[in-house]
Amino acid sequence: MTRTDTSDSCCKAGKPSSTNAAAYDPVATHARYIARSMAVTPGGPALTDELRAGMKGIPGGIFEMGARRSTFPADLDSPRRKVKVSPFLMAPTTVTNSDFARFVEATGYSTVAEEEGWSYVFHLLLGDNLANWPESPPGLPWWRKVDGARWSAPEGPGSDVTSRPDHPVVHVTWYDAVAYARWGGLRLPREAEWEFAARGGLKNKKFPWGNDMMPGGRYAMNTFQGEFPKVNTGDDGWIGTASADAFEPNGYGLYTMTGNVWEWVQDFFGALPEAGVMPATDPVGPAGGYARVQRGGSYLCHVSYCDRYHVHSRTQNDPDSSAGNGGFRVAADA
Ligand SMILES: [Cu+2]
Repeated sequence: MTRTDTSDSCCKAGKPSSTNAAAYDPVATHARYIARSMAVTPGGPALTDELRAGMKGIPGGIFEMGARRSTFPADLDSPRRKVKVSPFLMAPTTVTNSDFARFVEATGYSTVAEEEGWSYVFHLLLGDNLANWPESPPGLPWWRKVDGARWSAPEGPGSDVTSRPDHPVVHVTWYDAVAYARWGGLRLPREAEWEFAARGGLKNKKFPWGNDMMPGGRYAMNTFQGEFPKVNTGDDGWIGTASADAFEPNGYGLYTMTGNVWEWVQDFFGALPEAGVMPATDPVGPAGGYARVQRGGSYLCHVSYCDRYHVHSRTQNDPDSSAGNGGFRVAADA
């Protein structure tokens, strides 16, 4: 079984490395958690209609997927290749804390982090409690394993989300994202759809708005400013998560496609769709695997360490992993 290697990796934390890796059984883990996702009762047609009405129509088309050149060859994100995507619907923002609260209220669903009793929190967000949580995944001392960290208590015991209902829900695994989508009668975006949508109708640009990281000298997304991982100046206005509708939307009306939180997509991690004379149409990713793709980067991305805040950037993570910089958005067929 391929194991996600977090040591060369960026501002995300994978699961097995800090639990008992030898005892970690990905097959049994998958079976257990996907069964919980599928046990969620769909909210019904009225809910689905409501949620679809809030989504943006993304036109289909052919685009060049991937990076011209890889910063991280293990990401398998280059070279670019032509891909065709059919029209679909995409949520303008990531799922927020208030969205997720409604889902939990309706279904009684409890997340993987709640089941397992812990999640990863970035050290600078722990304040005076930092010393209480010394455990980190190997090589990633800025991630702390915090008992009780969960979507409704993002910094662990004593924290809550009452002051940030409009921020992205975090500490959610791929299974939690699938469960939410099932409740809404929606689905996760495919990776190709996600990138097509992130580009906002622009051709071969690095960001959802163009090629300048700071257009007109202004911050356009929530990433890390300062000296990673020790000093976060918050110059872009945010230290942790930002509101899900912070900054300007892209050409398709979508907010924070880069920065803020990593977004789970449906696909297994693997090679990008094959390049060919005829572009791949609506590719669905590898037929099998374990790790799932995350897109968009997060509030912890910094050029000194992890510049995965581009529209072409990708990473992989264990589907049962959660952290304070991981969220998702939903999509649907047109
Ligand atoms: Cu990053």
